[in-house]
Amino acid sequence: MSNPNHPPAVGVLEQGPELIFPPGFLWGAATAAYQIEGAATEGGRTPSIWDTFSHTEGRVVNGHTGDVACDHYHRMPDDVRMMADLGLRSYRFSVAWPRVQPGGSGPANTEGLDFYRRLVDELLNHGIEPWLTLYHWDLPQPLEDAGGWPARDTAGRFADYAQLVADALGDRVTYWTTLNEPWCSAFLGYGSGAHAPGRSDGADAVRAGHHLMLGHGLAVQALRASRPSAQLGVTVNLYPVTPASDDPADADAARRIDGLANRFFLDPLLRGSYPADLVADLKQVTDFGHVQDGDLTTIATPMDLVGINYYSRHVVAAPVEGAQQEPYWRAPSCWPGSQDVRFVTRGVPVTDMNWEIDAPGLVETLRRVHEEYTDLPLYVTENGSAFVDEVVDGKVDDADRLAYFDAHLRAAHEAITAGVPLRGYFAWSLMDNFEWAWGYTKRFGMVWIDYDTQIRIPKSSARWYAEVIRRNGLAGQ
Ligand code: IFM
Repeated sequence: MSNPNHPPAVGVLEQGPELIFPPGFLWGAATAAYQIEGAATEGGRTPSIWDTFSHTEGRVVNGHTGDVACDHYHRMPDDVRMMADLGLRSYRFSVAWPRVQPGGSGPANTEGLDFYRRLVDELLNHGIEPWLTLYHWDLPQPLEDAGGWPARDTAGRFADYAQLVADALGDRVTYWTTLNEPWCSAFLGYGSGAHAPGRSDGADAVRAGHHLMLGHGLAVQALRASRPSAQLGVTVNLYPVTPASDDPADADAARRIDGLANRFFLDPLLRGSYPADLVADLKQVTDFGHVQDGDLTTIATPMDLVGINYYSRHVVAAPVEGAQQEPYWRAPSCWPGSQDVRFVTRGVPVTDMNWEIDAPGLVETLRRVHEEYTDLPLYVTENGSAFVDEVVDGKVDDADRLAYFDAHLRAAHEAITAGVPLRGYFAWSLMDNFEWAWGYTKRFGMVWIDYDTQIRIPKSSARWYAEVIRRNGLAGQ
């Protein structure tokens, strides 16, 4: 049943035994530069914070690095052919900042840009729409040495880099997202230190989040000025946050985590302000003195779309009395000011990341963004799961990953039926890859990578997804 207040924005859905998506729905898969490219020192590329971090003992499981990864840099044409075989309509990739602008300032590196020109041309030749992400976490190391994202100047450097990429690729790329998951860059990178650059200071994390968004706004302005017809947006990772019980203290814990995980980004980007309750929650962490006049207007520069990455739900409970660390806002945490909130597991099925599988949470998330924040077209720019896979007789039967995709696509369809202008879906990930602090120990791919031989094996989920794309929908249940 469609909601009369929110009629479907993208054509009428065909009801019946099959779940058919609207015409033109953009079916894709996503990756990111550092996770797949390898060739870390080739073609003029210089280190990013992830090179430094992964080469620092104890930061990444088993000491894994992205030095070789999936060797996509050398195998790109074959990888694009594989995408075409799978029938992908779009491919979301990221540009490695230190490959195209070594050191993060100064002139472009032609050799680096040429790699992405060739990639985009291969995609277009195969009828695959390129979807370019400018920043998927690989800050050039010299910019970190100069202060990183907590430093305001990094936002300006990011806009310069955006301009440089627009000059090189703007004639052939329509879809652009500035940042991928700024929450991770800010709060895992500068709060808990679980991600590069591995710093742990709540105030720095908050400043980083602000400057990432400022960089986004400046980049959108630069891109818009030079490529008026481009479709511009940002990708945020969102979670429904549910209190563990009816206790008002748990509801307050949920409000706090929702503030940091979701509203910290959605409100400035789509409303041009920080939520008052979040500012109050953070008052012992920061006075928001880093926010200058005009910043919030820049951050809220109009966009054409919003990308949403969805994986799971947070279920939270109030801190246990007396367990607080002092001074609590300084302790390493990705939840500054709220790090004593407890994250509760409910015993429901989880993925290999220990993330609860919660497809209804995708409907909730999409509806929330549409109903509370914006009429802009939405895209699921990432959704997927890690499971332990096995090659048997040259095949990988990843039934659990396939079931995860199936459930979440049904949820996506339900959201569209409820009136959400969802225009596309990108599976995470095209292939197994470097899963950040987990190295190669977690596999999210629809395509198996043998890291010794670099042989690629499309898993059952890839074959299934190809069929979903071919029929533009799912078989009825
Ligand atoms: O692998 C990451 C990706 O880089 C960003 N979003 C979440 C994925 C799974 O953790």
